[in-house]
Amino acid sequence: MAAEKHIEMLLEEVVLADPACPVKQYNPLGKVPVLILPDGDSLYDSRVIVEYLDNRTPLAHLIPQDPSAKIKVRRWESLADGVCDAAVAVMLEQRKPAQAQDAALVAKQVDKVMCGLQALNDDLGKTKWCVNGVFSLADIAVGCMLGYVNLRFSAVLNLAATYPNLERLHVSLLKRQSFKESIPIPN
Ligand SMILES: N[C@@H](CCC(=O)N[C@@H](CS)C(=O)NCC(=O)O)C(=O)O
Repeated sequence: MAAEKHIEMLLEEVVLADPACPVKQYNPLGKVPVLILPDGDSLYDSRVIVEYLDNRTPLAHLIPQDPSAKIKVRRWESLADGVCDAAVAVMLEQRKPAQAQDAALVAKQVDKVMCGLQALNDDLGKTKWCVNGVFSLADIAVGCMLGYVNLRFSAVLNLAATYPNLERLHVSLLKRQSFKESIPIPN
């Protein structure tokens, strides 16, 4: 959102597991993302941050001003974020030693990822952008989710073959400078 709106900010990478990680000073929940404002105050989570950024500049809103379009966009965002949350849960569980992993929890979260991807793929259909034919936060949210799912699960999930509409959207998004600059890097 910041790159699309040409808002400059410093990206500080953190290791949440590090006891010296500064995130908790800014978000009592200890979660990223957190946006630290010039006056030292902070904003979280991503849904609040994107709304703040979108209102920083009056033109080219990526969250529509029209209430009905806005609700549609935010619904797409909710589903994309929900898929991300489930994918993160799978990744965290799979990083535990094999004997400590909960197979039922993994299966439940994988189901959420698959059902979410299928619904997004079906809702997108053949259209270029998610809502009303106009690029918006909905496309950004879906694109960020696809980047994360690709990063973590490309070995087991062939997104292009299974969700062709989402793949087409992802290819379009990756042509944008904002996405080129923020491709997630494995750690
Ligand atoms: N819905 C939140 C998700 C935030 C979230 O769950 N962040 C994860 C990383 S993807 C996190 O910081 N987890 C650390 C924890 O839960 O302690 C958002 O969009 O900001």
